[in-house]
Amino acid sequence: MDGVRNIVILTGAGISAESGLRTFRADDGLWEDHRVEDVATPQAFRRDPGLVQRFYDARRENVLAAEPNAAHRALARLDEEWDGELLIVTQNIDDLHERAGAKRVLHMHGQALSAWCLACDARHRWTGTLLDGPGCPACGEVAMRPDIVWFGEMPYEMERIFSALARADLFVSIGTSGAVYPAAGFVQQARSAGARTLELNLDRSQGSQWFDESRLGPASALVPLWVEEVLSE
Ligand code: BV8
Repeated sequence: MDGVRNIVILTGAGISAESGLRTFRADDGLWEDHRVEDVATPQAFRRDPGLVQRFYDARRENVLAAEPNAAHRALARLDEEWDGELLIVTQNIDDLHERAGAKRVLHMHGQALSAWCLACDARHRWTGTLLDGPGCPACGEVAMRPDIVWFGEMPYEMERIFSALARADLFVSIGTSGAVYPAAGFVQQARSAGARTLELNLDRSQGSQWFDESRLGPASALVPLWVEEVLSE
């Protein structure tokens, strides 16, 4: 890809849909069973911590039972073989990018397999449950919450994301509806930095008009073809 050295890739729930992890806004989507306000806000956690812990304990179990698909594996190959800059910014709380072998991954909305102690601020890899109020391995306090960025909370590592967008030659969005900010605004930032913009998605996203090119279809088919294209040029 002539003139392309620095690539930023944004992924959303759509890239993990074919691994059996439900997306958010599909008609069987996660937010179908729960109102966002009831499970994914700091107010909800204060109001009914049991409901929120149960919701994320179930998500954690689903993540542990899921396997990476061909789209995750293709991005891991790109990460392995691309000698320019590459950053995979994911909105997903699953670890399927890493389990496929990708290294240059940033979880801007947190991780299901991480618990955050509100007493000592420690973060711990966590594969069990939090509903039963386990003590923090570092301070022993029973004060751990899912290490997830909820609505109204600042996403993680925004500085690192903004500086990568400012240097990007190519911005690629995969499996996201473009409904949630600040992630939904990245395409415009990349464009204003002069980057080419490409979306790979089942349907047109809400920000589709901002992309130079939109390829519609399942990620497991579109992503391996795109990676082959990038690495063979
Ligand atoms: C913040 C973790 C401020 C939890 C998540 C500007 C305008 C309007 C509103 C706002 C704004 N700025 C901020 C807001 C408020 C809010 C927001 O955006 N609200 C929306 C609803 C309007 N944003 C926030 O609150 C953010 N925080 O702004 O903080 C601040 C500032 C200073 C100081 C302090 C605070 C935080 C947002 C993060 C919330 N947490 N996740 C959890 O996962 O449980 S968001 C969550 O929803 C996901 O992480 C993701 O980001 C979003 C879901 O979107 P997608 O991943 O795109 O999934 P979706 O189901 O919607 O779409 C799937 C897509 O895949 C579809 O397009 C489909 O076609 C496609 N697809 C399906 N199958 C496939 C496929 N594609 C390919 N192949 C397939 N097989």
